[in-house]
Amino acid sequence: MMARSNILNLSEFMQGLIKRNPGEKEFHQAVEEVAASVIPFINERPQYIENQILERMTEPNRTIIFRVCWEDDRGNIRINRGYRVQFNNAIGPYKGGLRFHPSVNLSILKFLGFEQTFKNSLTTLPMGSGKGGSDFNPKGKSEREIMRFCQAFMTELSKYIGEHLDIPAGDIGVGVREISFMFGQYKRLKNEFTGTLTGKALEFGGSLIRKEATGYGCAYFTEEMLGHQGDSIEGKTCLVSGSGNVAQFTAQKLIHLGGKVITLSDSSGFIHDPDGLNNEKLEYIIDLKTNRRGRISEFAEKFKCKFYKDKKPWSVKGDLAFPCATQNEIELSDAKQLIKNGCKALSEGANMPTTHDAIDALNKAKIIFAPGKAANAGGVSVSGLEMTQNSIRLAWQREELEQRLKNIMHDIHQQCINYGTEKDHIDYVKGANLAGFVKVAKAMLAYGVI
Ligand code: NDP
Ligand code: 2IT
Repeated sequence: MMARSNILNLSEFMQGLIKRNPGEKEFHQAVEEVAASVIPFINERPQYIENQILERMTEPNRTIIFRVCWEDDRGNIRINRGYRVQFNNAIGPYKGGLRFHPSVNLSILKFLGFEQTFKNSLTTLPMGSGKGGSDFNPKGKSEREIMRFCQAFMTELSKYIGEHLDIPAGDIGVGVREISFMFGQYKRLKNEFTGTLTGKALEFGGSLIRKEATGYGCAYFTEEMLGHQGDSIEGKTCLVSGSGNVAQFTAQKLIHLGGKVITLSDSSGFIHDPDGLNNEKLEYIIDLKTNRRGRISEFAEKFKCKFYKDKKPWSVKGDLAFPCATQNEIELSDAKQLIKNGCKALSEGANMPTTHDAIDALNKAKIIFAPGKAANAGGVSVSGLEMTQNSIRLAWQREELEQRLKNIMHDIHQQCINYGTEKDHIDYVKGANLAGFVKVAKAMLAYGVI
């Protein structure tokens, strides 16, 4: 006989989760959003309740925390904390990025790993979920310091990952430079050449379009949502936050699709360029942030536009909003500004950039809202395609990869429609959560009690 067969209640479920994971507020936030969609669904499908699928899905399979010791340029010994949260491998090996940022802690990595479960399920590719990183701050470090840190980090991480086990990639503070240092160290330690990291440089197994994929995917997803309503990005004014990998290529594709991108930001403030970015300005940003690691205010000086110190771009009037920096960067007050200014849609390039109360306000105002697990899934999708290319020892052409990325974003949109169609609108949060959930849940049910 089954040990349990009753109805789940959201607030009781959350009380239990909070008790088991005290103080992890970002993790609580990410779980609550999913549980609010999933609980009404599984209450009508007893096999999920009896088998405690949601309880199992909210407990990582394995969490690894380790010391990272390295030497700075002056010979001082430095100590950071490294993590890998291997969240769920029901539908494929653990897969997800590494974040290097001083704010990194277990709560943030658990929220990211948890969301990755649903995102990776939506991609249609066979990938489980994971996330990792360190509280290491790359800002102001020399190339050699970055290299020594990455090597020390990988020396420990290498014991827990592998091409069939866990395949990390980049996230905040981890781009092709860091992936290269880590891949070099992994290859040296393991004495093998396998595609155990994605986001590699093209010369050693990287994929075309990977660097562009998250941003391009986010723009494609937005085009799908607007297209579903008979509208498009063409002629729309776009607010983008961040100026790193995701922001850069979201902006680039929005411009290709006829949008006018008038803002970008970093952790020191935002720039407002009413004329809109063009290719020349974007090249400058990519060089500034990726190669020279400068501040966004330098853009304002160079192109004579306004820089707003310590402010976010959400008070500027625009049709479409693309938060592409970090979690909780759109709070209720920001959402109210967007609503007041006639914003039509918001698409999350970042992971969980919008708070719950802000999402509620946007929904009430009938603003189309695309959650990150759908809108930013293009990055991990092309990571999945990089894994495929590494396995078959081939490199596909740009056109083929771009078409596959487009198809995947279209499929994700279709899954959101299948599970999120309401009387008078599409609930993309519900659609993404349920579609992502069902595939993983079915696999977990099939395995029995594991
Ligand atoms: P990058 O490190 O390339 O860029 C991050 C950008 O966000 C920078 O402009 C940075 O400013 C800003 N930022 C970071 N932290 C903060 C903060 N606490 N407050 C204000 N601004 C901040 O990272 P990515 O572009 O790769 O990642 C951006 C977001 O997209 C993250 O949420 C990430 O999880 C998500 N994402 C990334 C994917 C990828 O493939 N890279 C895939 C899917 C989602 P500054 O330069 O001042 O630090
Ligand atoms: O949040 C994400 O999806 C990423 N940072 C990309 C993960 C990956 O494995 O490419």
